[in-house]
Amino acid sequence: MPSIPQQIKSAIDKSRHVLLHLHPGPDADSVGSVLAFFHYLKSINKDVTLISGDSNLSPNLMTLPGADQILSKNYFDIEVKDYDLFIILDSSETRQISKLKKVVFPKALNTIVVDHHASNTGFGQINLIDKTSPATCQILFELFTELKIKITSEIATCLFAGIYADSGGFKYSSTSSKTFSICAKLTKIAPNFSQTIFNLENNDRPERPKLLGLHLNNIKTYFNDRVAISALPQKLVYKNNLNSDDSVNSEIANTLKSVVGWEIGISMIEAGKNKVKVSFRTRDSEKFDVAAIASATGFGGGHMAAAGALIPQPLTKAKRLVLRAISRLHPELGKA
Ligand SMILES: [Mn+2]
Repeated sequence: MPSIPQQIKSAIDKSRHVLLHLHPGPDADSVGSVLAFFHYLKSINKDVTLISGDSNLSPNLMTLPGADQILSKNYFDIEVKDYDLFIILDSSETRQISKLKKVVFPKALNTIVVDHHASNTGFGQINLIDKTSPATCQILFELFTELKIKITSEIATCLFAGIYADSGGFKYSSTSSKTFSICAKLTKIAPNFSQTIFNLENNDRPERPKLLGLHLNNIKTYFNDRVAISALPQKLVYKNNLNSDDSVNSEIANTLKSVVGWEIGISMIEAGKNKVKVSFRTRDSEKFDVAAIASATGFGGGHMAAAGALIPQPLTKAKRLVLRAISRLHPELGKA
């Protein structure tokens, strides 16, 4: 049996029409890994289509090289049967391809999954999954290196952006010396990394600080001040002419967990009727695995220290569901 990288190589060699997608609410690891693959496939003259998936791209991610080639289409807008290979990156399940309807692959479609999410069960025909990796982009660097694929400066910029962002700027515990040595190589190929970081972090619209402000004004604590939650009802968001923003949700959850004693930080926003987006962070993922909490709600998952959920309920019910999930998994915290 050839190694997984070799299986990936021969699946690509055999393919004629390749499909790539971004996961819903794409982040720099989704866009970076997909664009890195896109650049490689173009360099070997593959016919490749890159769709944006369910969501629009935020302006900061539009700064990555090749982002202008992303088609604004979701999985159900295209004729999937026109493709013979689907390379699925940074997506732990088919719901990360689209949440609009159930994703079913045509029989003739070959699938390759490359991912680092703990909840990924390997739903592709070929699966390259490393749950210890801080980013899909880091796995791609190792894959490309093993396959002797030339890492151009465009590819290096995309991979660096994904690793930087998904490791929380090298802060999360999944960051290793290997991460730094890979980034040392990437920044040698694409030395303009500080501009890449600046572009990722400084492309906000005024709505972002306004939404952050609303969140910060709506913090409540539970379980004897050990869990902090900011929950924004749709009415309040609309009244201020704002919209939900996934990156704001993550930032708020991170800010909440930065407070000593607030072991779990949760940010919730009612993004529509029966649609609550939730972001979970913890100071101590050994004690509080937030991926387990997110998945105990029945509507989420992620990493031990950073997870998310999309709960199809009104805000008050969704909040109760989250509190109950915490109670059930952490009876030591006492009453909410
Ligand atoms: Mn990722």
